[in-house]
Amino acid sequence: MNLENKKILLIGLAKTGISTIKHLDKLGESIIVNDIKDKEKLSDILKELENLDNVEYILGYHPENVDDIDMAVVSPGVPLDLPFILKLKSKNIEIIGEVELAYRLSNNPTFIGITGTNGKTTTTSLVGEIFKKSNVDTYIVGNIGNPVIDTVGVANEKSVLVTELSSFQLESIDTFKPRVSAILNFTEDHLNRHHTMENYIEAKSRIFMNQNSEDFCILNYDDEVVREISKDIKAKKIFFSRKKQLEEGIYLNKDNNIVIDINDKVVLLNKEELSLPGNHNLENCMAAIGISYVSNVDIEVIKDVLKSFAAVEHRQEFVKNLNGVMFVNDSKGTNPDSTIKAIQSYKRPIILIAGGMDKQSNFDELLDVAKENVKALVLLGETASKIQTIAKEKGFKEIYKVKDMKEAVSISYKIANKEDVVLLSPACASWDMYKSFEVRGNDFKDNVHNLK
Ligand code: UMA
Repeated sequence: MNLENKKILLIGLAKTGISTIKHLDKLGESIIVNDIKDKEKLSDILKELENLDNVEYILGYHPENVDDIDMAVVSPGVPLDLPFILKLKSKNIEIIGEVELAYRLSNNPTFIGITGTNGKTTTTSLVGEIFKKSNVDTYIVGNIGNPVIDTVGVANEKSVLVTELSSFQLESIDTFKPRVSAILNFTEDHLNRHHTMENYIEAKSRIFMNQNSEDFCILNYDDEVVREISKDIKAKKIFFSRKKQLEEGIYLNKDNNIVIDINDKVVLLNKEELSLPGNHNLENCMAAIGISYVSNVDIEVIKDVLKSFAAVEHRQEFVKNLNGVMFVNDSKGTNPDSTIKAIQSYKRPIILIAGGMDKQSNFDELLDVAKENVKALVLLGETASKIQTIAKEKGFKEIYKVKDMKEAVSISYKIANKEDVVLLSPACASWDMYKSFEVRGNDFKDNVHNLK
C-alpha cells in the first residue's frame, strides 16, 4: 500500500488511534488527528505521543474543512453516519478502519476472522490458544482489545492473526479477506449505532464478502439468521450444530460426543469433557474446532485445549466464594442475549446486577428468562429505571436501584443466602459510568474482595 505524500486524517484518539498514529509516524507519514474530546480530556494520551514529529491535532470538535485530506482512518467507536464523515464521503475521500489499514500494510500473515453477537471473545481466545499450543506464531487481536496494526512489521507469512471482529470494525473494511471466517450468532445489539437489525446483520456479513472458494467460513447452523445469510457465501461453508446431526460438518451425536464429519469422521470428545460450562460455550467450542480443523491443526492439540481452557476474564469469571455466596463477574455481558446465556448457566438462585448505557435494547425476553431463577435485581446506570419499569410489570418484587458498584455489591451480599450466585451481567454497555467493560468488571471484583 502506498501512503506516500498522502494527508491522512485519523479519527478517534483511544486504543486504536494511539496504535495507528505510532505506526504511521514510524512510516514517516504526516497525520492529522481528530477527536471530539478536547485537549484536557486527552492530556495523558497527548503526553504519551509528545515525541512524535508529523502529527497535527484537531481536538474538541470534528472539522468542517476537509479539503486537503486524502484518506481517513476511523476508530471503531466513530459512527460512519456523522455529518462530517458523510462530507468526506461526498468528496470521494477514502474512509477505512484500522483493521483494513493493518490488512493492507501486513506482510501476508494468515487472517482468521471471528464475528457474531456473543461468544466472539471466548472463541477467539480458544482458537488463539489452540494455535499457540501448535507452536504457530500467533497473535490474538481485534475487538478483544489489541489493535491489529500492532502486529504490522512483527507478523510475517508464517504467522496467524486470530482476529475478533465487531460490526463496527467490519463496517469499515474494504479488501480485508480472512482465510477462515466464523459467524457465531445474531441477536439484537448496537441498535443505537446501526439503527436496524438489517443494518447490523449487513455490517457483520461483510466478514465474508471478499472470501472465495479457497477460503472457509464456519457457521452456526442453529441460528436462523446465520443460515439465511449463508446463501451469499462463496467460501467453503462448514456448519456446526449442537441440536441437529448434520450430514456434513460438526455436530453432537446421541451420546453427546462432538463429531467432526468433514472429510473423514472423527469423534473428538464428549461434551462433558469441555472445560467451559453452558450450551453457548459448546457452540463457541464447536466454532473453534471448525476453524482449527480446516487450518490443519493436530486433533490432539484441539482436544487438549478444549479440556483445559480456563474462562476469559470478565466473561462468567468466578471471583470469590464468601460464606457460600458465589460472586461471578460477567461484565462483558453487554447485551440482553449475553446476559440470558449467563443466567441460564446456573441452576442456583441468582441476584443479578444489571444496567448501564442505553443502547435501545429490548429487555422483555431477558426479564422473562430471569423470572426462572433470578430472585432479585440490583440495577444501576442509565437503564436502571427502564429495566425496573419492565421488571415490575413482569411481577418482580425484589428490585433495588443503586448509585454505584459499591452499593450494588454490598446490597447483593446483604440479601444473599448460602448457595446464591451474585452475578454482574449488565446486559448493557459500560460507557455511562466507566471507560470500558474491563474497568467495570475490575470495580466489581475490587468491591467483592473488600467485603467483610
Ligand atoms: N470519538 C470521536 N467521535 C465520535 C465517537 C468517538 O471522536 O463520534 C472518539 C472518542 O472521543 C474516543 C475515541 O473516539 O477518544 C474512541 O474510539 P473507540 O471507541 O473506537 O475506542 P478504542 O479504544 O479505539 O477501542 C476500539 C473498540 N471500541 C469500540 O468498538 C467501541 C474496542 O472494542 C477494541 O477492543 C479496540 O478498538 C481495539 O481493537 C471494545 C468494545 O466495546 C471492547 N467493542 C464493542 C463490543 O464489543 O460490544 C463493539
